[in-house]
Amino acid sequence: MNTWLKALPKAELHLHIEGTLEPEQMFELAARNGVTLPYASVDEVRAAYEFSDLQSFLDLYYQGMTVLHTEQDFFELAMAYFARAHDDGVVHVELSFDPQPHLARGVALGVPFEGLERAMREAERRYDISSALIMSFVRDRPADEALDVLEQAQPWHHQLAAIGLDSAEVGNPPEKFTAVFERARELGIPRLAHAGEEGPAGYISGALDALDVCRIDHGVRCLEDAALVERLRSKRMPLTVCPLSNVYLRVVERLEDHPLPMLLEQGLKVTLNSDDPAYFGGGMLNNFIACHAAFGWEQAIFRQLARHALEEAFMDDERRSRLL
Ligand code: ES4
Ligand code: ZN
Repeated sequence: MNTWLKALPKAELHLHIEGTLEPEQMFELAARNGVTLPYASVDEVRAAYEFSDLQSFLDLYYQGMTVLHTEQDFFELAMAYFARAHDDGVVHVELSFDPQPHLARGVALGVPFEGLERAMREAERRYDISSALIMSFVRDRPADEALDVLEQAQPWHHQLAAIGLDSAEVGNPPEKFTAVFERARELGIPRLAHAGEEGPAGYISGALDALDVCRIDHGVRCLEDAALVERLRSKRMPLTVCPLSNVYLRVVERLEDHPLPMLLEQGLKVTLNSDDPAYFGGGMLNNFIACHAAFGWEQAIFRQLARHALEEAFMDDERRSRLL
Protein backbone atom coordinates (compact mmCIF):
# COMPACT_ATOMS: atom_id res chain seq x y z
CA MET A 1 0.00 0.00 0.00
CA ASN A 2 2.82 2.42 0.86
CA THR A 3 4.35 1.94 -2.60
CA TRP A 4 0.96 2.55 -4.15
CA LEU A 5 0.38 5.67 -2.01
CA LYS A 6 3.78 7.01 -3.03
CA ALA A 7 3.02 6.48 -6.73
CA LEU A 8 -0.42 8.13 -6.48
CA PRO A 9 -0.05 11.61 -8.08
CA LYS A 10 -0.69 14.01 -5.22
CA ALA A 11 -1.34 17.75 -5.13
CA GLU A 12 -0.60 19.62 -1.93
CA LEU A 13 -2.85 22.62 -1.34
CA HIS A 14 -1.94 23.57 2.24
CA LEU A 15 1.74 24.05 2.96
CA HIS A 16 3.55 26.83 4.82
CA ILE A 17 6.97 27.07 3.21
CA GLU A 18 8.49 28.39 6.46
CA GLY A 19 7.13 25.22 8.07
CA THR A 20 9.33 23.07 5.82
CA LEU A 21 12.53 24.32 7.52
CA GLU A 22 14.28 21.21 8.86
CA PRO A 23 16.63 21.65 11.86
CA GLU A 24 19.74 20.83 9.75
CA GLN A 25 18.92 23.61 7.30
CA MET A 26 18.00 25.93 10.18
CA PHE A 27 21.55 25.53 11.54
CA GLU A 28 23.15 25.88 8.14
CA LEU A 29 21.32 29.15 7.39
CA ALA A 30 21.88 30.46 10.93
CA ALA A 31 25.65 29.97 10.51
CA ARG A 32 25.65 31.60 7.06
CA ASN A 33 23.64 34.61 8.25
CA GLY A 34 25.19 35.04 11.69
CA VAL A 35 21.94 34.27 13.52
CA THR A 36 22.22 32.89 17.05
CA LEU A 37 19.72 30.13 17.76
CA PRO A 38 18.65 29.22 21.31
CA TYR A 39 19.61 25.57 20.64
CA ALA A 40 23.00 23.86 20.84
CA SER A 41 22.27 21.11 18.31
CA VAL A 42 19.89 19.66 15.77
CA ASP A 43 18.76 17.13 18.39
CA GLU A 44 17.94 19.94 20.80
CA VAL A 45 15.73 21.60 18.18
CA ARG A 46 13.88 18.34 17.53
CA ALA A 47 13.48 17.81 21.27
CA ALA A 48 11.76 21.21 21.48
CA TYR A 49 9.03 20.02 19.04
CA GLU A 50 6.58 19.10 21.76
CA PHE A 51 3.49 21.23 21.30
CA SER A 52 0.52 21.75 23.58
CA ASP A 53 -1.53 23.85 21.14
CA LEU A 54 -1.27 26.08 18.06
CA GLN A 55 0.41 28.97 19.92
CA SER A 56 3.18 26.80 21.37
CA PHE A 57 4.00 25.72 17.82
CA LEU A 58 3.78 29.24 16.37
CA ASP A 59 6.36 30.47 18.89
CA LEU A 60 8.93 27.99 17.51
CA TYR A 61 7.86 28.49 13.92
CA TYR A 62 8.41 32.28 14.09
CA GLN A 63 11.71 31.72 15.88
CA GLY A 64 12.89 29.23 13.24
CA MET A 65 12.16 31.48 10.28
CA THR A 66 14.50 34.21 11.59
CA VAL A 67 17.39 32.38 9.85
CA LEU A 68 15.90 33.32 6.44
CA HIS A 69 17.51 36.49 5.16
CA THR A 70 18.21 36.43 1.43
CA GLU A 71 16.52 35.44 -1.81
CA GLN A 72 18.98 32.54 -1.96
CA ASP A 73 17.79 31.35 1.51
CA PHE A 74 14.17 31.25 0.35
CA PHE A 75 15.26 29.57 -2.89
CA GLU A 76 17.17 26.85 -1.02
CA LEU A 77 14.38 26.36 1.51
CA ALA A 78 11.83 25.78 -1.24
CA MET A 79 14.16 23.63 -3.37
CA ALA A 80 14.85 21.34 -0.40
CA TYR A 81 11.10 20.96 0.03
CA PHE A 82 10.42 20.35 -3.66
CA ALA A 83 13.03 17.55 -3.61
CA ARG A 84 11.30 15.85 -0.66
CA ALA A 85 7.86 16.42 -2.18
CA HIS A 86 9.03 14.84 -5.44
CA ASP A 87 10.25 11.79 -3.47
CA ASP A 88 6.76 11.60 -1.93
CA GLY A 89 5.05 11.48 -5.34
CA VAL A 90 3.79 15.07 -5.16
CA VAL A 91 3.16 16.62 -8.59
CA HIS A 92 1.82 20.03 -7.55
CA VAL A 93 2.49 22.24 -4.51
CA GLU A 94 0.68 25.40 -3.37
CA LEU A 95 3.10 27.10 -1.03
CA SER A 96 2.06 29.87 1.26
CA PHE A 97 4.39 32.30 2.95
CA ASP A 98 3.91 34.89 5.72
CA PRO A 99 5.38 38.23 4.61
CA GLN A 100 4.68 40.09 7.86
CA PRO A 101 7.14 38.36 10.22
CA HIS A 102 9.82 38.73 7.53
CA LEU A 103 9.07 42.43 7.03
CA ALA A 104 9.12 42.96 10.79
CA ARG A 105 12.76 41.81 10.94
CA GLY A 106 13.80 43.88 7.95
CA VAL A 107 13.47 41.36 5.10
CA ALA A 108 11.94 43.22 2.16
CA LEU A 109 8.86 41.83 0.40
CA GLY A 110 10.73 41.17 -2.82
CA VAL A 111 13.10 38.75 -1.07
CA PRO A 112 10.59 35.90 -0.50
CA PHE A 113 8.74 36.70 -3.74
CA GLU A 114 11.88 36.50 -5.91
CA GLY A 115 13.51 33.57 -4.10
CA LEU A 116 10.35 31.45 -4.09
CA GLU A 117 9.52 32.29 -7.71
CA ARG A 118 12.96 31.13 -8.84
CA ALA A 119 12.54 27.86 -6.90
CA MET A 120 9.10 27.30 -8.42
CA ARG A 121 10.49 27.63 -11.95
CA GLU A 122 13.43 25.35 -11.09
CA ALA A 123 11.09 22.71 -9.58
CA GLU A 124 9.12 22.67 -12.80
CA ARG A 125 12.29 22.06 -14.81
CA ARG A 126 13.96 19.61 -12.45
CA TYR A 127 11.00 17.61 -11.12
CA ASP A 128 8.03 18.45 -13.38
CA ILE A 129 6.31 19.81 -10.25
CA SER A 130 3.86 22.63 -10.91
CA SER A 131 3.22 25.10 -8.12
CA ALA A 132 1.28 28.18 -7.04
CA LEU A 133 2.13 30.91 -4.56
CA ILE A 134 -0.13 32.09 -1.73
CA MET A 135 0.60 35.15 0.41
CA SER A 136 -0.90 34.70 3.87
CA PHE A 137 -1.70 37.38 6.41
CA VAL A 138 -1.07 36.67 10.08
CA ARG A 139 -4.36 37.21 11.85
CA ASP A 140 -2.84 38.16 15.23
CA ARG A 141 -1.42 41.36 13.64
CA PRO A 142 -3.62 44.41 12.88
CA ALA A 143 -5.85 44.30 9.79
CA ASP A 144 -4.47 47.69 8.62
CA GLU A 145 -1.01 46.16 8.42
CA ALA A 146 -2.32 43.34 6.23
CA LEU A 147 -4.01 45.85 3.92
CA ASP A 148 -0.77 47.81 3.70
CA VAL A 149 1.18 44.64 2.81
CA LEU A 150 -1.37 43.76 0.11
CA GLU A 151 -0.85 47.19 -1.46
CA GLN A 152 2.95 47.03 -1.11
CA ALA A 153 2.93 43.66 -2.86
CA GLN A 154 1.45 45.20 -6.00
CA PRO A 155 4.60 44.55 -8.14
CA TRP A 156 4.21 40.82 -7.42
CA HIS A 157 0.42 40.46 -7.58
CA HIS A 158 0.79 38.67 -10.93
CA GLN A 159 2.78 35.93 -9.09
CA LEU A 160 -0.02 35.30 -6.58
CA ALA A 161 -2.52 32.49 -7.01
CA ALA A 162 -4.34 33.61 -3.86
CA ILE A 163 -4.11 35.28 -0.48
CA GLY A 164 -4.59 33.36 2.76
CA LEU A 165 -5.10 33.98 6.47
CA ASP A 166 -3.21 32.07 9.16
CA SER A 167 -1.58 32.18 12.62
CA ALA A 168 -3.36 32.43 16.00
CA GLU A 169 -7.02 31.81 15.23
CA VAL A 170 -8.99 32.14 18.47
CA GLY A 171 -9.75 35.80 19.24
CA ASN A 172 -8.95 36.84 15.66
CA PRO A 173 -12.18 36.10 13.77
CA PRO A 174 -12.37 36.37 9.98
CA GLU A 175 -14.52 39.53 10.13
CA LYS A 176 -11.42 41.42 11.35
CA PHE A 177 -10.08 41.11 7.77
CA THR A 178 -13.19 42.00 5.76
CA ALA A 179 -11.62 45.14 4.22
CA VAL A 180 -8.38 43.38 3.19
CA PHE A 181 -10.24 40.52 1.54
CA GLU A 182 -12.66 42.94 -0.15
CA ARG A 183 -9.64 44.73 -1.63
CA ALA A 184 -8.20 41.42 -2.86
CA ARG A 185 -11.56 40.64 -4.45
CA GLU A 186 -11.46 44.00 -6.28
CA LEU A 187 -7.95 43.11 -7.48
CA GLY A 188 -9.21 39.75 -8.76
CA ILE A 189 -7.06 37.73 -6.33
CA PRO A 190 -8.68 34.51 -5.02
CA ARG A 191 -9.04 34.18 -1.25
CA LEU A 192 -8.45 31.37 1.25
CA ALA A 193 -8.48 31.30 5.05
CA HIS A 194 -7.59 29.01 7.91
CA ALA A 195 -10.83 28.47 9.80
CA GLY A 196 -12.14 25.89 12.24
CA GLU A 197 -8.69 24.55 13.18
CA GLU A 198 -8.73 25.71 16.82
CA GLY A 199 -11.49 28.25 16.27
CA PRO A 200 -15.22 27.43 16.35
CA ALA A 201 -17.51 26.52 13.43
CA GLY A 202 -18.71 30.15 13.42
CA TYR A 203 -15.28 31.19 12.11
CA ILE A 204 -15.84 28.95 9.06
CA SER A 205 -19.22 30.57 8.35
CA GLY A 206 -17.52 33.93 8.93
CA ALA A 207 -14.81 33.14 6.38
CA LEU A 208 -17.50 32.27 3.80
CA ASP A 209 -19.66 35.34 4.57
CA ALA A 210 -17.12 38.08 5.29
CA LEU A 211 -14.09 36.94 3.24
CA ASP A 212 -15.73 35.18 0.26
CA VAL A 213 -13.13 32.41 0.30
CA CYS A 214 -12.96 29.61 -2.28
CA ARG A 215 -11.26 27.18 0.10
CA ILE A 216 -11.21 26.56 3.85
CA ASP A 217 -7.85 25.60 5.37
CA HIS A 218 -8.48 22.92 8.02
CA GLY A 219 -12.24 23.38 8.65
CA VAL A 220 -12.38 20.26 10.83
CA ARG A 221 -14.66 21.90 13.41
CA CYS A 222 -17.45 22.37 10.84
CA LEU A 223 -19.04 19.20 12.21
CA GLU A 224 -20.21 21.21 15.23
CA ASP A 225 -22.81 22.94 13.02
CA ALA A 226 -25.07 20.74 10.85
CA ALA A 227 -26.35 23.70 8.80
CA LEU A 228 -22.76 24.71 8.02
CA VAL A 229 -21.92 21.15 6.93
CA GLU A 230 -24.87 21.25 4.53
CA ARG A 231 -23.70 24.62 3.21
CA LEU A 232 -20.14 23.37 2.65
CA ARG A 233 -21.43 20.20 0.96
CA SER A 234 -23.84 21.99 -1.37
CA LYS A 235 -21.14 24.49 -2.42
CA ARG A 236 -18.59 21.65 -2.86
CA MET A 237 -16.31 23.87 -0.74
CA PRO A 238 -12.86 22.26 -0.43
CA LEU A 239 -11.38 21.68 3.02
CA THR A 240 -7.59 21.35 3.16
CA VAL A 241 -7.28 18.98 6.10
CA CYS A 242 -3.88 18.34 7.72
CA PRO A 243 -4.11 15.11 9.73
CA LEU A 244 -0.65 14.95 11.36
CA SER A 245 -0.75 18.70 12.09
CA ASN A 246 -4.00 18.19 13.99
CA VAL A 247 -2.38 15.45 16.09
CA TYR A 248 0.80 17.46 16.80
CA LEU A 249 -1.20 20.57 17.78
CA ARG A 250 -3.62 18.50 19.84
CA VAL A 251 -6.71 19.39 17.86
CA VAL A 252 -7.28 15.63 18.29
CA GLU A 253 -5.62 13.32 20.77
CA ARG A 254 -4.84 10.52 18.32
CA LEU A 255 -5.28 10.23 14.56
CA GLU A 256 -7.80 7.45 15.19
CA ASP A 257 -10.03 10.12 16.84
CA HIS A 258 -9.78 12.49 13.86
CA PRO A 259 -13.08 13.56 12.26
CA LEU A 260 -11.75 12.78 8.72
CA PRO A 261 -13.94 9.69 8.22
CA MET A 262 -16.98 11.70 9.36
CA LEU A 263 -16.11 14.61 7.03
CA LEU A 264 -16.02 12.13 4.13
CA GLU A 265 -19.24 10.46 5.24
CA GLN A 266 -20.88 13.88 5.16
CA GLY A 267 -19.91 14.20 1.49
CA LEU A 268 -17.46 17.06 2.00
CA LYS A 269 -14.72 17.88 -0.50
CA VAL A 270 -11.76 16.90 1.68
CA THR A 271 -8.07 17.01 0.67
CA LEU A 272 -5.02 15.77 2.63
CA ASN A 273 -2.07 18.08 3.28
CA SER A 274 1.06 18.38 5.42
CA ASP A 275 0.79 22.01 6.73
CA ASP A 276 4.26 22.35 8.37
CA PRO A 277 6.02 19.07 7.53
CA ALA A 278 9.31 19.86 9.33
CA TYR A 279 7.40 20.29 12.59
CA PHE A 280 4.57 17.75 12.28
CA GLY A 281 6.13 14.39 11.56
CA GLY A 282 6.63 14.48 7.83
CA GLY A 283 5.30 15.36 4.42
CA MET A 284 2.45 14.30 2.18
CA LEU A 285 3.35 10.62 1.99
CA ASN A 286 3.60 10.31 5.78
CA ASN A 287 0.16 11.90 6.09
CA PHE A 288 -1.32 9.45 3.58
CA ILE A 289 0.40 6.48 5.25
CA ALA A 290 -0.73 7.58 8.73
CA CYS A 291 -4.33 7.83 7.50
CA HIS A 292 -4.10 4.34 6.05
CA ALA A 293 -2.82 3.02 9.39
CA ALA A 294 -5.46 4.89 11.41
CA PHE A 295 -8.54 4.41 9.21
CA GLY A 296 -7.74 1.39 7.03
CA TRP A 297 -9.00 3.20 3.93
CA GLU A 298 -8.92 1.36 0.64
CA GLN A 299 -7.33 2.75 -2.52
CA ALA A 300 -10.62 4.24 -3.76
CA ILE A 301 -10.73 6.69 -0.82
CA PHE A 302 -7.17 7.88 -1.41
CA ARG A 303 -7.93 8.23 -5.13
CA GLN A 304 -10.92 10.39 -4.26
CA LEU A 305 -8.89 12.59 -1.88
CA ALA A 306 -6.15 13.04 -4.47
CA ARG A 307 -8.74 13.85 -7.17
CA HIS A 308 -10.34 16.51 -4.95
CA ALA A 309 -6.97 18.27 -4.62
CA LEU A 310 -6.23 18.13 -8.35
CA GLU A 311 -9.70 19.49 -9.15
CA GLU A 312 -9.25 22.43 -6.77
CA ALA A 313 -5.60 23.23 -7.52
CA PHE A 314 -4.52 26.51 -9.11
CA MET A 315 -3.16 24.68 -12.16
CA ASP A 316 -3.61 25.03 -15.88
CA ASP A 317 -6.49 22.91 -17.16
CA GLU A 318 -4.40 21.05 -19.71
CA ARG A 319 -2.08 19.75 -16.97
CA ARG A 320 -5.03 19.06 -14.69
CA SER A 321 -6.80 16.90 -17.23
CA ARG A 322 -3.57 14.99 -17.87
CA LEU A 323 -3.20 14.28 -14.13
CA LEU A 324 -6.84 13.48 -13.36
C1 ES4 B 1 0.04 27.26 10.89
CL1 ES4 B 1 -0.81 24.82 11.64
C2 ES4 B 1 -0.99 26.51 11.41
N1 ES4 B 1 -2.13 27.10 11.79
C3 ES4 B 1 -2.25 28.41 11.67
N2 ES4 B 1 -1.29 29.18 11.17
C4 ES4 B 1 -0.15 28.61 10.77
N3 ES4 B 1 0.97 29.13 10.24
C5 ES4 B 1 1.83 28.13 10.04
N4 ES4 B 1 1.29 26.98 10.43
ZN1 ZN C 1 -1.82 25.90 7.95
